[in-house]
Amino acid sequence: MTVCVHGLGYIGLPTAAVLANAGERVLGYDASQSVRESLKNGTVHVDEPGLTGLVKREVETGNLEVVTEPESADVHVVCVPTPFDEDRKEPDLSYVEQCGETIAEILRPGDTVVLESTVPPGTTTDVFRPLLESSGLVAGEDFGLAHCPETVLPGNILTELKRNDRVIGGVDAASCDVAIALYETFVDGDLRTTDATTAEFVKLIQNTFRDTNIAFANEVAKIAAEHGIDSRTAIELANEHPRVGILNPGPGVGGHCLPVDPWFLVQSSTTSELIETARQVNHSMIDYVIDELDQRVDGLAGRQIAVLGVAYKGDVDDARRSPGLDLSQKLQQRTDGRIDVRLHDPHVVDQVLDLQPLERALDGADATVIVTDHSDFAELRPTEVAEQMAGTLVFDTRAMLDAPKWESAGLEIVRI
Ligand code: SAJ
Repeated sequence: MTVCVHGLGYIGLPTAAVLANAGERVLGYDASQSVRESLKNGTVHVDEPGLTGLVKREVETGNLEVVTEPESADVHVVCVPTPFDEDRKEPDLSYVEQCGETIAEILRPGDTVVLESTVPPGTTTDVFRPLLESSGLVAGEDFGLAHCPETVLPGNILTELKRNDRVIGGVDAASCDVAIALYETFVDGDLRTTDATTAEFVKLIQNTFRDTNIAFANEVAKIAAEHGIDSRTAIELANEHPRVGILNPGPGVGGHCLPVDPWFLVQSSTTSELIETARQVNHSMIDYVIDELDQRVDGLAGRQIAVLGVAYKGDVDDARRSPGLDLSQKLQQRTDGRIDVRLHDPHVVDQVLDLQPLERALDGADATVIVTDHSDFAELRPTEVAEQMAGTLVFDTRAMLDAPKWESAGLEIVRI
């Protein structure tokens, strides 16, 4: 099979690489010229364990060819972003639409198009399909069409691409068959077939379930604090029950999936109360952190705060919708800029954010807030941190430090 992968980002690039590794001839196209150029030169722009080596190998062997224009292929796999419009609480489908128009120009009878991008229910059949059919070909008759959402966890993408089950939603049985033939080249998990709208729906309820579960954990944490008990100990004990599985409280839910997919799910629905409330609970966790901090340092104005972690979660370099950045912005807003917030992150590389080396972030800090659960932060030495900081408060929002050890170094450890 010749496969053309459209969009070489967090999902498209690893997918293209594993398909190439499985022996398919893969053409990879990204709209960004700089992404195409850097990949051709062997530079991989996505920080994901094992990815650089794999992409380099597949590009060198020629199994993965980075192309300057989308090209005809037996299967088109679409992995373009669906950004979220924060104000309208709606996805921007323009990349998917543009891709549909482009594929329509090169689509041949017998080809199959697989949409992987996360989209609201109905998008494959009501938005994407008509664009492809502007080619004059009919989906389910002349060409195949399926939605097959990705479900991989950033930080563990290559493993999960192979291991996870997949839901394949075809517009007809033949579309499902081609998609199965494609994914079974590299997926060890089960491939389950359904229709396209159900496949879209399943992906969204998976992420919405996780977001709602975390919101419950966050609310539990606030209630536990009122009783003076440790929520994590309580959750751990509760989870010993065979039918209970509560996630971990934290400073909020970031990234490009969990904070937005619930909105994709409810956008045209009349029922959304629980889901919207969960979003609100998670979104408000940073205010909870700030209130606690304010109280404990006796007023935020004029303080110097070290914020450790701007990636949205541990051991990734992605700062989209990051609780750390939210914290930094809200600290500035609350104090009308009369605060010195120093951001540090060992994974994130960003020319716009004023990221500091660890020593400079900690030097003279009145308080330190650990926002991201990077493994590096679990290795911090309490005596060195205590020497560098001016104050003693360390807000460990992810409960990753060995509190007694840190307290014996003279620091005050606070958790959510
Ligand atoms: N978080 C908590 N408490 C927890 C778990 C996570 O506060 O107990 C926070 C994280 O710190 C982070 C956010 O939630 O800020 C999201 O992280 P995540 O690891 O839960 O999920 P993502 O966004 O990296 O990936 C999710 C996954 N979805 C599910 O597990 C159902 C992944 O499998 C999907 O492929 C991905 O969304 C996606 O692309 O949709």
